Amino acid sequence: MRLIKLTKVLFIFLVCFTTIDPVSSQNSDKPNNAIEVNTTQCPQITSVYNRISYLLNGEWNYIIDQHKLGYARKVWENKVVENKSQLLEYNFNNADKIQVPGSWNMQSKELFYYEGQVWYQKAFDFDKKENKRYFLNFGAVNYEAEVYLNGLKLGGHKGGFNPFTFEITETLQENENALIIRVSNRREAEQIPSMYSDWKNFGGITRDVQIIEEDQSFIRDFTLQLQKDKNNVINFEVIIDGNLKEENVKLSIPELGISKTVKTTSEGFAKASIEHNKIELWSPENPKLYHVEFELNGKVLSDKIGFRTIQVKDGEILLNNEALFLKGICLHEENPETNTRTNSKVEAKRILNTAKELNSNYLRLSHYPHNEHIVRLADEMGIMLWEEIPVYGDIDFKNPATFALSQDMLNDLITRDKNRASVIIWSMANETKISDERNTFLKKLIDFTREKDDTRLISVALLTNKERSTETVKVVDDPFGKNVDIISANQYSGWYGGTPDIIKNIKWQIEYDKPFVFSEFGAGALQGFHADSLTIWSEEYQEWYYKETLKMCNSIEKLRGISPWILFDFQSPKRQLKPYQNGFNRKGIISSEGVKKKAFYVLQDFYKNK
Ligand code: GCB
Repeated sequence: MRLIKLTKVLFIFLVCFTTIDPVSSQNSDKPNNAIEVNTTQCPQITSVYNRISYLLNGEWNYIIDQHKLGYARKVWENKVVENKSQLLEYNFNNADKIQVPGSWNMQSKELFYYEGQVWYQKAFDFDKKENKRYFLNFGAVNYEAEVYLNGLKLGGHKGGFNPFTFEITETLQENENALIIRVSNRREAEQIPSMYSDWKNFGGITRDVQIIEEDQSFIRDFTLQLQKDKNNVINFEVIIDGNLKEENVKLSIPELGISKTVKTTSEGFAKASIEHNKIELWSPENPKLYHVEFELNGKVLSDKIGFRTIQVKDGEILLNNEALFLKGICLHEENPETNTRTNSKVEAKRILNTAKELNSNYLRLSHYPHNEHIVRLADEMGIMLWEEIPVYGDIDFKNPATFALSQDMLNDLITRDKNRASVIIWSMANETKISDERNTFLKKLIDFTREKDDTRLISVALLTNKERSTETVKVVDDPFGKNVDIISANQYSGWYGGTPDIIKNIKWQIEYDKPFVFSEFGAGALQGFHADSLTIWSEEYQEWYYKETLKMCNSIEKLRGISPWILFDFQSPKRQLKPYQNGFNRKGIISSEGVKKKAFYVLQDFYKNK
């Protein structure tokens, strides 16, 4: 029976998947003796939170595997000792427990700095229904995952911040399923990010794990947004998955009286444009979302979608044809109080409420894709977003596998968030040095992005030109600027060099006639440490730094937005200066205990009057 099932699975796999995934094929530690049912993932299933699904969150078992013995021991077989003289050097049932989602670093002292391999295991029963398809979906695993279900290898995935999915219709059992994942957060030179970053390398299954239940044919993905620069044309695209691919899909937006049926091609794809002259547009002041429904064979997938246009024109950023200033702040995906990765709606709500309290209308979600909860909530609460992938500093720009990985990440991010009105900017990279390889790499990413989504703006956080800049003149002339819609640069005058008194004399020379967004500036301060404004690490120094920098901002003619570094202090193992840093980057305007520093109020005031 088991053999028949397995043969069937192998057959389905061979028929369905012919391409080798560049990501999983990079895995150098492949076991040679596990039976693979699938060496690639399914295409992303979007809107996962609006589908019938079963969370596998909660308590899992885990075994640390620093010496990588899991393969030799075949731990995916999930064996238990059968007689008293049998030696088996693993046992998930007696292993330590860990919460999923969560990062292992914050759940066990011994794992605080751990970078290596850990095996996770979850046993569960499942009420499997007739005639349904089942998909195992991970919101994110940092960094590499290899997934086994009931002794069979489903596949692998690299990249710590993007979702991935496997079909498990055949492999899933009613009773005693054993889901086993090898997770590694080892840093590697060819990965993204590469060896160097200024944040904690949280390892583990950091976002939700769920089993999605679908019909034989189902809507896998859809796009619904205003046509580029048109506020009265809605473009609609839908992709269905399944055997019967020529199907009718009905789109309804009841509040607008829209009901439109399209027929998918034999590839399962359909698109249409709908004109409507009374669409209430989304904006931070009025984050209007419409209830939308997509119906296939009587089954409805629904969502809440906002419509808005975003463009640059004559040096301005225009939202719904009106010029705006991006009153922003950068954010890492770290809970300011528990100091671990955030992954819940509740945490997202608290963070966005804090951003609102700051009077900001915009967040830079740095330096990697954040969880879907915060992006969806930004739609609801009216906060505009910059999203980026972790092409951070000097990565291996020459390596085709690194490029494939970054394109994969971008593809996953755009696929997941393309229907979110709040997302206005896709950014390709942060602080990369000029070289031919970098230029080619990033240009290919931009071309890919424009092809996939021509309705949003593109940027890259650049550096100022050190050779042409002086203490008081900052030159932005990176040749790559010609490829982006918004020129952005990070600059820390008054912190990495100089004191805030130089800032008021700084002039900016930006060699492009495009809107400029000051994507990072900041200074460290230990909350509760008070001194005079000349004493670094004090709240007063940071306060003064903000006052002077914001004055300087007012004199930058092309400035159309700012996102200072950063809303909350965050963990970074390279920041060990005692007694100030203690493992944290202290440039937050709110501490790692959630307490506001003086600079918070300076920025709050600036935004109030902007
Ligand atoms: C930067 C980086 C950011 C760092 C920050 C700092 O330019 O983009 O990731 O954390 O500076 O604090 O030095």
